[in-house]
Amino acid sequence: MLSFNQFELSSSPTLKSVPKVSIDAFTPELFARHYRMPGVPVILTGMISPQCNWTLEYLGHLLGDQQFLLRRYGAERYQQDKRTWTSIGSGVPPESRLFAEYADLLRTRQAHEQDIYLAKCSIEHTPLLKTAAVEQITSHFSQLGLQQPASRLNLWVGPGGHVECLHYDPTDGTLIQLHGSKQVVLFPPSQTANLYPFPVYIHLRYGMKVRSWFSQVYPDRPDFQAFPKFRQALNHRYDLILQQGEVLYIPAGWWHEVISLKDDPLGDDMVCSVNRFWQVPTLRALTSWERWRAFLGSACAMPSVGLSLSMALLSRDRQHKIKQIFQMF
Ligand SMILES: O=C(O)CCC(=O)C(=O)O
Repeated sequence: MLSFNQFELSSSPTLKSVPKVSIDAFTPELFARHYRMPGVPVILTGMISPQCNWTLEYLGHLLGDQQFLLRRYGAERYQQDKRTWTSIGSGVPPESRLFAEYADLLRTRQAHEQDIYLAKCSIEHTPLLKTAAVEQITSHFSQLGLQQPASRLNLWVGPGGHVECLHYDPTDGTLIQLHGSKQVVLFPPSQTANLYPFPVYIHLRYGMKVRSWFSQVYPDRPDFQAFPKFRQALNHRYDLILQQGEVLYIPAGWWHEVISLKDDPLGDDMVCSVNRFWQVPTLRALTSWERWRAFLGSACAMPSVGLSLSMALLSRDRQHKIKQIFQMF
């Protein structure tokens, strides 16, 4: 896991920043014209009141006896050459735990040592759905004209220092910061070739366990010998810190690496966000090469996914196995 101090700003010749705009400035038309139609990232402020702070204690109180799927990345993962990985992102085998058990792993710092992440779990059937934060977010999404979700609201809870590796999504996304802060590194879709994505045909071998929308490069310690074109991508790198209460709009195809920042020693050193994916406006959807290559990759994964599903259907704990397969999407 990286700490914020290890982040070498000097590696980037020109630092670009993402604008920060108050939600009060927006009508659906303005958000569409400046950000949604052209696909431009923006940090939105004022969407959640400062009282909404999803601490570990608060989450434990509301979610304690509910089951979640955790990803155990392991301490060594980010020391390895990504080209040797056999699982990535949602492709990491999930472990089912009560939230109360995960909270203990965070308190005892085992979650930090083993890099255990509660990632992309729907909050649909949890009391979080009825909280003031979610009410405020939902009403502000309407104010932005975001009306066609491509996912439910997902919870992300993890230890300070955790890194979600450089990747893009085929849908637009909104990342809502509810406790602690995250450092986000962004590259525009124009840089795809310079970021060395895993090839589309990797799915023929690994199904959805390794994904063609992940980069093989570590942006903060790149191997220029293996990935020489990454130097060009550095001219297009954006850096930002997403603070508690802020929302980052990430258009489809924009590459992002997300680093949970460590807390001061008196804090709970836990970082929590919620995200939601959105349908992409038609013209941008049709003209996005990144979306087409992600669909092609998913199509290549189908034989392997079909085989895993058949094996799951034949196994004794078929319900659990099938749930695990669908969790990968
Ligand atoms: O917050 C994270 O760790 C990753 C979030 C992410 O990749 C997203 O919102 O698209």
